[in-house]
Amino acid sequence: MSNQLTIALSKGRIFKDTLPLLKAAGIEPLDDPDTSRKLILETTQPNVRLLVVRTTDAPTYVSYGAADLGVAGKDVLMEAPSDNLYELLDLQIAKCRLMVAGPVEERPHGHRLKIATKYVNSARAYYAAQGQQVDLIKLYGSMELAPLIGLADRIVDLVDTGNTLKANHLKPLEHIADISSRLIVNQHAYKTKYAQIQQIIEKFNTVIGK
Ligand code: PRT
Ligand code: MG
Repeated sequence: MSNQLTIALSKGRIFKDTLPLLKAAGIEPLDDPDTSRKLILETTQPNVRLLVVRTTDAPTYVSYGAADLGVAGKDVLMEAPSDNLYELLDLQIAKCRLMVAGPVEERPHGHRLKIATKYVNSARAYYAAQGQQVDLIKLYGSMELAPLIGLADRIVDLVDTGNTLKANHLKPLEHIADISSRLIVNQHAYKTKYAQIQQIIEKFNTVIGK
């Protein structure tokens, strides 16, 4: 069916924050991804379905055209730019900041700073722009642990309330970027399903930032 529309998004905060936007566009999932194990969710619009994907995979589905639309954090889009997609809209949801953080009491270090992060590309670009040589250590989660245990001097991570840093005796040091989630679209789908997608954008716009 040519008017079939597939939207990729991750469960958790992105799903939760995208629901009101979808609702404004008349799209409501028939299952709750937190309780259902389904990875393809049918919606109140028979021609619209949702794919439940890992946060970092949403751009991949859209890039390859397996999904027409997707929702992805700017952190994800910055870290691994994908081909064949446009960033259509800042949805102003799942907001946070990408920051450098370190121990509340900074220890002296006689070496190049060691930075633990999941965001190695963004961190590399940031420190290069500062003209600062650092050693980057790639981690896949629980970055806050690295400085506590002496694996790294600092971390580059997302900060929202700052509670996670505080709980681990860390403090924010430098602001790298403001982060929010974006509506992304496959470039080919944007041409072939332009009117349908434009209509959704208009509906999203009526609730964005409210
Ligand atoms: O958790 P999971 O491994 O399933 O995947 P994920 O962490 O990638 O997904 P999810 O749902 O946690 O995050 C999806 C997107 O939400 C991210 O890509 C960001 O764009 C956005 N977002 C907004 C956040 C946060 N705020 C956030 N606070 N993503 C993660 N965090 C984490 C942060 O990494 C840190 O561990 O929350 C902790 C800090 O929160 P505070 O409030 O204690 O400062
Ligand atoms: Mg998480």
